[in-house]
Amino acid sequence: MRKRTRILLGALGALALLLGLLACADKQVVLGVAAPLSGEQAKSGQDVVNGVQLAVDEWNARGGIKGKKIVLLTGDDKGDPDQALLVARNFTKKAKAVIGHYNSPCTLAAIELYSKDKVPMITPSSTNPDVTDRGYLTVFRVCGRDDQQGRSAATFVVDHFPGAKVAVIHDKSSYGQDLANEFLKNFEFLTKTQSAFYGSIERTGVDIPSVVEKVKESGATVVYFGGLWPQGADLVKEMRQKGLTATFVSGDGCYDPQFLKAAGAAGEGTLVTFIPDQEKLPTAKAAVAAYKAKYGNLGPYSLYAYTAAVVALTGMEKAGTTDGVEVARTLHKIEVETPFGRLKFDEKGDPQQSPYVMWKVEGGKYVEVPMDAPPAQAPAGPTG
Ligand code: ABU
Repeated sequence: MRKRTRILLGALGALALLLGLLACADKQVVLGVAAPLSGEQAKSGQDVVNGVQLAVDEWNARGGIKGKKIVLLTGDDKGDPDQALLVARNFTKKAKAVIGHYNSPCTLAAIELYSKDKVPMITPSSTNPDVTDRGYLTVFRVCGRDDQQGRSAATFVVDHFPGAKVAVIHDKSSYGQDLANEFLKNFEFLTKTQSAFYGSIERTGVDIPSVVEKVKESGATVVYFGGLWPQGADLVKEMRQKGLTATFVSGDGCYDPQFLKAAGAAGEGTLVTFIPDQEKLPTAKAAVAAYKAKYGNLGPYSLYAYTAAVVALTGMEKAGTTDGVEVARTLHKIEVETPFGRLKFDEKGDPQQSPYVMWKVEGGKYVEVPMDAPPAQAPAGPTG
């Protein structure tokens, strides 16, 4: 008799715990944020978490989502697609929407899981076209695409470096390789010429010296790199050490204060595509001030992360539910007020405008290049 009572009490206790958890889950909305929070991209990942946290704090201060508290769940994908899959598996059990991933290879690895489980995923920074070209209803991106920035960079090079011989190098990732290919495709289209060199480097950078040797032999006057800032910095330093004065051009992966620090003097004259100065946007004033007060300087994708969170939360609020399909359908219909202005998604889940301009490293800083003035060549002679 006593044993049966104990079993009954135990079962009642477990039921009470379960009901308590369910009641608690019902009182909160879990938002996932997935980014590299360790390794060489840890700072970029933290910028994203900070931006999302700021948006969540602001929404919670206004009562959350229809009175439910928004709770942030962070996942460190380490910038690695396998790790991104593990994060996604965990998030699909818990989160009502996910902000992330940061890197295109991670986003592309995880996207199917989120989509299958109807969890809206909004990337603040993955620029690979495939992210939205795969046509998943619940997938969105708030930044630009590599076909847009590849085209912008090629147009800029053709306009500002007439007769340039280009070398194209990538880091073998779906981000770097596709971006490099977009640049090359547009360059070849515009000039009806081919690249003087096309090749790749390992993420470890072990083969950078031999690749730079080949680029030098090719006589290239412009080197386009598809990849991230750590390898970009190593590449441009090696170029300058070997006396290669070709102008170094890259994409958003090399728009980062960490690139400036790592490249040092060798980075001078580097050109990178990114968005116009986000801190000057009148629509971004409040978010920029709040971010700076809480976290200090913005990272390149801090404001996009904030924007992605605002998009996800607005979608839930306007849909009147956290059901992923309903939220996604709502986001395809509405315009969202963001620091980048009123954001309307196209049928793929991309913003409707291409945002890219060219930035040049001058005096250790990124300076926006007026599109009507040709930039100077990189300084002659070894600088690194
Ligand atoms: N777009 C910058 C982050 C790199 C990536 O898309 O993989």
